[in-house]
Amino acid sequence: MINETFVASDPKSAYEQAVEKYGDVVTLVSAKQVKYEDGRLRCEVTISVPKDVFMEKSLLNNVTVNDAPEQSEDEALLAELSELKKQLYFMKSEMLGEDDKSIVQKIKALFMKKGIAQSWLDGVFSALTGSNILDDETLLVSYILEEIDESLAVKEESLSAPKVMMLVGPTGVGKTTTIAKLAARYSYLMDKPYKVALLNLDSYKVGAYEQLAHYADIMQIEHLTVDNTDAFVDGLELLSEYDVILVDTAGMSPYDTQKLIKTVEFVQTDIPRNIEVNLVLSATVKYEDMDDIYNNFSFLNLNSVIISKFDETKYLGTLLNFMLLYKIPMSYFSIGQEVPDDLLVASKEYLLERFIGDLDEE
Ligand SMILES: Nc1nc2c(ncn2[C@@H]2O[C@H](COP(=O)(O)OP(=O)(O)OP(=O)(O)O)[C@@H](O)[C@H]2O)c(=O)[nH]1
Ligand SMILES: [Mg+2]
Repeated sequence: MINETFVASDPKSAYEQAVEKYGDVVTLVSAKQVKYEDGRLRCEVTISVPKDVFMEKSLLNNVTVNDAPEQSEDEALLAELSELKKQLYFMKSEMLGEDDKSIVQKIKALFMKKGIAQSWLDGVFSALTGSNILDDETLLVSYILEEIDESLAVKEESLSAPKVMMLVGPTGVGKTTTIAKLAARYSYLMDKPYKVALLNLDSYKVGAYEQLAHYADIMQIEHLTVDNTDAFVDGLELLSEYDVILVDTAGMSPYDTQKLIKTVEFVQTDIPRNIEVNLVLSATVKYEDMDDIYNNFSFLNLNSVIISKFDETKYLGTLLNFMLLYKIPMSYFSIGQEVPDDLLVASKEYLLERFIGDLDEE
């Protein structure tokens, strides 16, 4: 095996560079944050690849081959037209009279104030160039809400095959509480009872084991705690008869590369079952933190987002923006502290109703 180090501003981008170059055969060796001479922090991810793959790719990279498929004339024309359409839209909004301009500007400002990114709104508005929807405030708001609805994705609840569900996310967002709610839901509250076990990987937080064991004891559910990948494999083997294994992880700041890498090792473990990774994200997430949370946690190949603490805010625009920009499907909503009651299967309607309630207050 040959080791190679890739550098980027976050571990995910560095790892992706490696996968782009060598494909899925790369194995993660280490990742660390390093302060460079220009004072900026960068992430160095070292991977290893089989020697033959390394030789093949490195040799290929030294020969400049232009194998990018040529754009057909039609595609080039379409791209040019779409660019012109965009420019026309921006020229039109510059040239509009105050009255016309006010509808477009007002509605755009309203959605931006509620947390929706200008880039996303610009895309929606440019598709409306020349349409009379732009002249009617109510129509325009409905159109944007419909676009939001269409852009959101929901992951259907599916327990037809045995699975391992791992919950990851920033510190204190509600991972352990949500695991307890899911455990109760799957083992007692659905049409059919499923065999559920809990597995704790949090060896950092004092009392993490006790917190999970407390819920497991009340529900009389099997639970284990492990702190390395070998024990993880053994634990999963031991629990192979269970329908759902819920895996709790340590809360991580998106900048805690070491914990993140340790979790990646668990996710990449070679086991017979698929590991579904679910990011738990608080509805109170700050706009400034969103990019970092996505860039770092998506390194774990996220299957869905579980949104927690819905009850703690009525401003859902920032969260909605996160879902629109990153397009990860939502699976569950946690709407309070009560186990097991405060858990809902994710629905676009619930999220949009709450968002519209906030818009109506303007
Ligand atoms: N209001 C509200 N509180 C919640 C919700 N979910 C969890 N909490 C509370 O948030 C606090 C932290 O919950 P935990 O489940 O321990 O969070 P965690 O993500 O496991 O925390 P770490 O393991 O320390 O990263 C607890 O007081 C929970 O009762 C929710 O949906 N709404
Ligand atoms: Mg926890």
